[in-house]
Amino acid sequence: MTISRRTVLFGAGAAAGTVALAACGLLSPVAQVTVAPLEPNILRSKNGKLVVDLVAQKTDVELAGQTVHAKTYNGTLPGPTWHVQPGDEITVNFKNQLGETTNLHTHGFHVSPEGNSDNVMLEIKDGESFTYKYQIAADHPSGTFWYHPHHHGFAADQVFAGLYGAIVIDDKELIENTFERVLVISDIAFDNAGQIATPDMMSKMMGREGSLVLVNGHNIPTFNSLTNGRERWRIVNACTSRFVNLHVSGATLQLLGMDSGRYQNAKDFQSLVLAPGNRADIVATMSSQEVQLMFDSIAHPDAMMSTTPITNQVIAKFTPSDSASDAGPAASDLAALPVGTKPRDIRGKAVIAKRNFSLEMPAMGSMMGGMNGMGSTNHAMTGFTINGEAFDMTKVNTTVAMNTIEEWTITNTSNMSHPFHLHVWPMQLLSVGGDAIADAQWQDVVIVPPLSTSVVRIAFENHSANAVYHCHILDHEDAGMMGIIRAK
Ligand SMILES: [Cu+2]
Repeated sequence: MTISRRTVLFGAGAAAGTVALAACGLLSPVAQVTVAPLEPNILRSKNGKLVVDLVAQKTDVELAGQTVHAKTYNGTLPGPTWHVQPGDEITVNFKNQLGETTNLHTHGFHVSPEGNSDNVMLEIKDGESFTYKYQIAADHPSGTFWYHPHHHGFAADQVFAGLYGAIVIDDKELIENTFERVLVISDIAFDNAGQIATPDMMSKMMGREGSLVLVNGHNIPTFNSLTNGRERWRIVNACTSRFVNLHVSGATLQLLGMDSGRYQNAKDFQSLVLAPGNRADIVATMSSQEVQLMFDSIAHPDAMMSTTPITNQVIAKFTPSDSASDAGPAASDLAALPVGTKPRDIRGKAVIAKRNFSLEMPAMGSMMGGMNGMGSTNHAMTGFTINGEAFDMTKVNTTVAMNTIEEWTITNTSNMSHPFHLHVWPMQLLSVGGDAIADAQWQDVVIVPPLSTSVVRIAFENHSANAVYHCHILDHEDAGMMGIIRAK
């Protein structure tokens, strides 16, 4: 059985709280400031259906002791976690109260990208409501997914301001644990007045990174955990542009899979790089010590800016508890991690087409030369393209045949990494940055290192429709590093 100690250990104090600003007499009316729960609220499907009432809104949230004028789903950052089963239908009654146009993307879902499903071409104007419906197939991969805005030109601004939330599709097999939690990593920056930082030209070029790195909307949250327990961590990198190299002290880690791709056997690991958009499905075997989750930054090798590398920055802590009333099973008492289903492997299959995709951005040097006097966010960036074409929502860039397998070689001509994301159809990794992948690995965000290539195979199945592929540094996507694919 799966043992959840949530109600015993974690029931108290987990609800979202609303704190009135100190009644100093100066604030009228009293402003409401939202404090996120340590674990995002979970909305669970029942009898094959989940109905989510989701409001995108401006919200004052408390972050690192300061009131910040953020944007949230349902008043918290992150928004609620949707928890569903394969075969479920999700209905989202979406309301836009942001004061600007937005929309909704379910990242990693293998569902229709058209109509009122995962359609990123939709524009939900301020004040409008829209009903999204997602039919999760019975054989849909289990795993951790997430939702966020995908309105071209505004995705980076809106995600950076706080619009994201996790989605869990439950496993078919049982993985015993003492506690399962979602850990949404995001970054944000704001000024002394609590206004979200406006990126300068260089930040947009490189992809903006917030100085404050949050876990579940908290600055270095402390979670209660069970001494020597075994926790299931579903980690989402919801940062707009930041790559994180994650590692821990005080626990040992095993990787069940990345994105929606599950491995047959859990892999021991010490550290793991998550690009923006990536998820990691992790088993953490705790100890009797405090466990610290840390990250190192991934250096931008362009060397035009001297950014200080970040190492061993703690972003969350887990305090062991073993008092009598909390006594529970140690990891050693739980069943061994199961051997999963052998992942599909299409490396031996016939390939109908081989394609090349070239990710291009302006050289830093030329940008620096043209940047004098450009401090504002309002200058459109040009030169962010795929195969020389900037995103045009009226143009299909790539047409593929349904029920075929293709091999894509994605080349990065620039001096910084780009995380390549394809909607709807997961990608099997053949090589990343020239390094061959030994076993069958499936991801929906693949890192293409600087001046290098990554090679993937894709089976175009089930959804004959238009979708997009793009760089998941959202500033790059907004600047045009995105294309439309038609599967027919
Ligand atoms: Cu990019």
